[in-house]
Amino acid sequence: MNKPVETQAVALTGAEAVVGMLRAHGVEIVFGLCGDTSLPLYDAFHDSRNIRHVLTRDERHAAYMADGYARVTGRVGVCEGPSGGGATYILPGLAEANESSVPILAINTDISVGSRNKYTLTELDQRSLMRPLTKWNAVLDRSADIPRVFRQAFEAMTTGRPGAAHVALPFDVQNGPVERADVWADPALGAFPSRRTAPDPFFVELGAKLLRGARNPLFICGGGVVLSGAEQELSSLSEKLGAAVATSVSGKGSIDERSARSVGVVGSNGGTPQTRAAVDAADVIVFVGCRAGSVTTERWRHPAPGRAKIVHIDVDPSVPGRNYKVDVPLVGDARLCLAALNQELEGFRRKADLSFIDARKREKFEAFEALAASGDMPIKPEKVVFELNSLLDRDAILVADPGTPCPYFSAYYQVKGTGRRFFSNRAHGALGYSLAAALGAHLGRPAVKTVAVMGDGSFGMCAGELETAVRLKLPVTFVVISNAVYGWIKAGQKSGYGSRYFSVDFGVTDHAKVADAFGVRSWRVTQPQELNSILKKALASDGPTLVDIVCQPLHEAKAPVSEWVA
Ligand SMILES: Cc1ncc(C[n+]2csc(CCOP(=O)(O)OP(=O)(O)O)c2C)c(N)n1
Repeated sequence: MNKPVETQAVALTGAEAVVGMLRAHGVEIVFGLCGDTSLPLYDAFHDSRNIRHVLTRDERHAAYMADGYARVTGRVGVCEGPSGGGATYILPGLAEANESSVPILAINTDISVGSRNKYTLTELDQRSLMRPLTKWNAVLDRSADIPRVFRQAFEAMTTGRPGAAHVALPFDVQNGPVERADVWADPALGAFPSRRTAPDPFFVELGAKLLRGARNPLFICGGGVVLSGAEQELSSLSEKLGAAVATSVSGKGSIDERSARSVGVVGSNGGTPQTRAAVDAADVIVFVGCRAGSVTTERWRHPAPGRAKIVHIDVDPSVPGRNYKVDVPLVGDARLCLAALNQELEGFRRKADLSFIDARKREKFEAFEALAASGDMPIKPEKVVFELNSLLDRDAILVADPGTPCPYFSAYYQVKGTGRRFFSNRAHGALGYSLAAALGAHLGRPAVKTVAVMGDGSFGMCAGELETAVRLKLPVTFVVISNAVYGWIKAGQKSGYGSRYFSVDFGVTDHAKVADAFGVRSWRVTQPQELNSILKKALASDGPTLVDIVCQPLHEAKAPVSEWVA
């Protein structure tokens, strides 16, 4: 194996320069997994006193941890892995973060530049692999380029629409010299949004005019509100307008969901007939940091095209007008756009009539609470949501996987306060995200309780990281909705294909026993009356815990689940 070149006193090795550039951008933690091509980088990490390295059990989860960390801290999450399989395994996490507008940086080390095109073990075209899935990517060819490439990566990730970046770092590039003086950065680029852009005043005026004349305006907020820290401006504006505020799944945290103005989640993964009614009743809809994609709009049917006037606020100029004919496009940072509207509407006040919203919310929660109170076995998912709603304090973070967790928790778990307290991987919805994302979130915000809720399909895709949780003694609670089926898909076969069930059932696993073997304190719950006390014990523990709950599968559940299946 190549040895590092002798470097002069003024120079760093490339690997040292990489660590220096991460530090210069304020990076404090890196998630990843070692490999042959990463040896110089690991040697540099060894000497770095300021960066904590979290060893993970596969690269996909390293990326999910970086993603969870970034979502709750507002800082760039960093993950790393080796060449070949390390790159292909890190890719799913990068793709999710990028599409969810979460800035994570992935570094894959690589074979030496001098070994290219020789059938070298693990050789892979990382540039082409990562290009369509990241906002920005580069393959380094020269050590001297390291500082510039890292500055560009951080700038790309945290300006405009935030996104993921990838850097391929060849073995010999890690060993070559870099001038110490070249290792500098603007530390502001380590957090997002780092450089806010303001909207065109012409459209601000137009938007304000439209909103002044609205009878029943409604906000539909996506993840952009929390990403931009625009909650306070949203609250002021919605109050002025007497407008209700709905969110997408990613928009949870835009408004305190206990507020009278909060509608809850709309769309086909957590929306209910009652939240849909609120959308249908609006005459002006303001999308904020929301792409108006298939899920939030129930395949562009709610709002129905042409039925309401549309104001669309987004930092990405390609978003307004993509799916709906927009009356007022406001391109810019969500906080600045809302602040500009607030200023333009200074002194304006419409008395809110929230009686319709209030009645729909009552209907929705009465139906939910009746199901949650049921003593039936297997346990109804509503009961799991109900118990966590009452047991978790307002600062807790809850991460939900697809399957049962995302729609049920989106619909009925109430975020108390604003900011990132609930999230799910809504871009690609890959199973097995929540466990690792929750570990990253905990490391980003260690003072609060973090809970991951997953189906057993998800558990099968992430169980290896239980070892990481145990090794690091992370007091995260994992909740498994256990039903021995890919339930969401089986529900789709029921509602759309005449119950012609095919290849969706799998065997029963005792997930508590599996977790126990990793050293996680765990419980299996079959009796509804035991659920509260066991969850309480699990949440209070100072180490990792898992509660495996034998639950009713989705295809046996009552409405509104059938509403959620496309
Ligand atoms: C990686 C991946 N493969 C396939 C899917 C498609 N999919 C969506 S939901 C679902 C079933 C989820 O099953 P489980 O985790 O057991 O939760 P349940 O629906 O039973 O509550 C599947 C297979 C996916 N989302 N991600």
